[in-house]
Amino acid sequence: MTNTDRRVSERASLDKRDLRRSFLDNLLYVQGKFPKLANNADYYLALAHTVRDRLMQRWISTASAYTSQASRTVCYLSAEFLMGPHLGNNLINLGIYDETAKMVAELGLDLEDLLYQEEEPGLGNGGLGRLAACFIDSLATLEVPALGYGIRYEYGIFHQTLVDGWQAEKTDKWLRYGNPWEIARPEWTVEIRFGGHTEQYVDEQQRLRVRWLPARVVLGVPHDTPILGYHVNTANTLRLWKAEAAESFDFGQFNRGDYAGAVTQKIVSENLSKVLYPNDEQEAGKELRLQQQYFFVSASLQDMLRILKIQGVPVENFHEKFAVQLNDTHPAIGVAELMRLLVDEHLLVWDTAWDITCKSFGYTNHTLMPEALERWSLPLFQRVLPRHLEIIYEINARFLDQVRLRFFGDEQRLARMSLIDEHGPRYVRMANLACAGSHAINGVADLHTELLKQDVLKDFYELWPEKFSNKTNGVTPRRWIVLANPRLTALISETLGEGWIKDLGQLRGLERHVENADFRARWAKVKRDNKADLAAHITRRLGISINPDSIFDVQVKRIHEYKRQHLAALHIIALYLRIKANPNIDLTPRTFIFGGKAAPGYFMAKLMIKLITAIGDVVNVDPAVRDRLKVVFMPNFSVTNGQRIYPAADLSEQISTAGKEASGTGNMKFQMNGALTIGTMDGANIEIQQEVGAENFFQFGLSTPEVYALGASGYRPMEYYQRSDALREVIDLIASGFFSRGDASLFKPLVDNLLYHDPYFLLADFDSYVACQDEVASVYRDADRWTRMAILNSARSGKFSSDRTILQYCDEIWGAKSVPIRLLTQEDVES
Ligand code: RUG
Repeated sequence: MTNTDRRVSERASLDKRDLRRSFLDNLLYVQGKFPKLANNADYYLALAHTVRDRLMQRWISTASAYTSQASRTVCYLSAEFLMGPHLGNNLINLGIYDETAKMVAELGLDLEDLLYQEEEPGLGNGGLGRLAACFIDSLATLEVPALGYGIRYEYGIFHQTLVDGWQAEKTDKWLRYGNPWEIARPEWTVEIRFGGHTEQYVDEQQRLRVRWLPARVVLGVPHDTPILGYHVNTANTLRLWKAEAAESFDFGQFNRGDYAGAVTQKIVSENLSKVLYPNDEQEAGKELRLQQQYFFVSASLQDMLRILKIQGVPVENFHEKFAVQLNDTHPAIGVAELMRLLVDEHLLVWDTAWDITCKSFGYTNHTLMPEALERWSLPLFQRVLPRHLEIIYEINARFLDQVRLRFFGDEQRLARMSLIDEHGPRYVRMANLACAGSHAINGVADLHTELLKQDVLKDFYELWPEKFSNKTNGVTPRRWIVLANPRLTALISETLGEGWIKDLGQLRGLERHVENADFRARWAKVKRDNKADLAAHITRRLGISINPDSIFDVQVKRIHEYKRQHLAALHIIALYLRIKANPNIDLTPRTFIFGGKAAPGYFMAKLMIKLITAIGDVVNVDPAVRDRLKVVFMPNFSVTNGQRIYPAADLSEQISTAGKEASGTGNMKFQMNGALTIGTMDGANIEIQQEVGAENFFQFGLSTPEVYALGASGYRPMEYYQRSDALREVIDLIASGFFSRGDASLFKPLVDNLLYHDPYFLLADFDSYVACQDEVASVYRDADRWTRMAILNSARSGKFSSDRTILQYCDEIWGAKSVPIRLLTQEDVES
């Protein structure tokens, strides 16, 4: 036990004694209820406050140490933080989960029921936002000073329900019952300006300067959530900005009788933090999105300058104090905003300001999909951020001079690298701005980074190869194993001790136990019990009975054509046709579990959901199938649902078209929990395969170079359809209206798209996928072999801890170090 661990465990045992007292006090004094009247929601809130109280000492101690030591601080700017519920995670990180479960049980309550009461803060779309949450956990666990900066959306990602098999969206009112985890800090409110125009003036030193006269001002009010590391005293801060009107009420308008107009400004201002944008949406109507981005980025940079001032650090040293990471291009406007703050408000000369800016920012790219690379039309940009457009023009002029010197006469390259896209109404290219203004640029898996260098950011790579590096994603084992999978946690800890929770590489120690039949049996039982739990949950929720001994074949992630949930659907139909052709066929029973949201405006993705549910409607009730196949679409995939699903999966579907998925992180959560992967050579799948060995991974499909070559040679999906009997029968069955009550038109857009375009090469990969799935089914029949492979998958997942990723960012990009925190005593605080 280290000194820190010992301090923490001493503290925890102190905490235990008064846990029950505080819980009951909070029920009384915070919730205003006594046990007879209280319901589970009251008990949840009382428990949340009890736990928050226990975070406070660590939070204050951390803030105090950071203030006095002025250590380098990581500022992670992200439009999304998909945190998941806080209570369970905080109990784990505090080390009081079991005690708390016991304490509430003594009061006749079930901790699981209380945890279930928490409204998950769904402030993210998927992988990108969840990555930010894992990073924040790892930074705290590694005791690195860090602030997460984002938006406190009033409505998070929509709540998905299914109506007649179609996705329906409902507003996510996660704040409806209050949020016990946050503390508003109105004293650190900042002003954010929008619109208007600029003018030049001459300052006292006779220098020409620019002044921005905005059309309106909005307030950004910070709401702070403590982020406790695992078994350490460090509690960092997630600071989310809420938009408020500078004046909530216009008495002028009110007195003139315009009662609605009197509150318009308030409504318009508060809209800024109203709702999270679902990704994969069309460009139109996105002005609010640019405003949101600027809102939180400006607020965050102003906040950093405030901290600098408190610490007495000169503004010229901004980059020494802060490492600011851009999570995708969403916060890239920060480059222009920091320049504005330094040049216009702190009166630094341009070159100094630019040097500080470039040394401060790092940029992480998360996508190769051209449509996801953000750009803003000039008229829109000019309207919202007139001063920033001038600054971007100036950055661009100086940047292009540099490119011209290096690549003399290469006009096409200049046009490609310009921060302004000259096509159509002309656009600001946010990825180019992020690259120009950052000292480090990274992709999120080996393949992704290589493809950035060869393709999407090739010109930037040729100009500044030294700026580029790879940082393969990772996920936090605290949430994704310890919290989500207590059975597996107990087995691993009993076998290896608890060191693996902070040093996931230690899971390699499990390899020594693979040949131990008793260990394998215990491993298999953990999985079987987890599957039984999920099966019971599905039956309760959806009324579908499933066989826990079938293969749990799972694909949970955003619904998108490139992720190819419809390829899995084609496979289900192929199996169904085999049963129909040969009712007594000896088929390994399978339960196909899908989950994921489609962007509300993405028609094809919604049709893919409908196809899956329609297949389920037929297959699940056809007596000929005899329960050998079940198809389940679990509505509203979320962090909470993920925690139930990953531990119960046998097979992890990672079947994107090679070269399309930047990394993936669900693939890692499955692997840690002992699922085997069926996957293409895409994103981090490649590294997973390298770690586990080809013999423990089901690989299929075209490689990225093969996909490129096939595309270039004129891909004709119809030829694959004509060539493969199985494929033809599957497609024909969908086209016939068999899954749509005879309505042949329903899935026609999907079928036609596959037959005549197939931009994601499903038909080219179909035969290989089905053959690989046959291999899966045959290996599964050898239960011992499967368990061996599953253990090896977990044992070799150490690389995919976000702790490893964060250490690499700290060493290679941020120059940040750990700062262990001494807990302040009552006397310290009062002195
Ligand atoms: O699609 C990517 C995933 O491959 C990746 O694992 C994740 C985290 O790096 O980010 C996802 N992503 C990319 N989410 N949004 C974007 C584009 O803005």
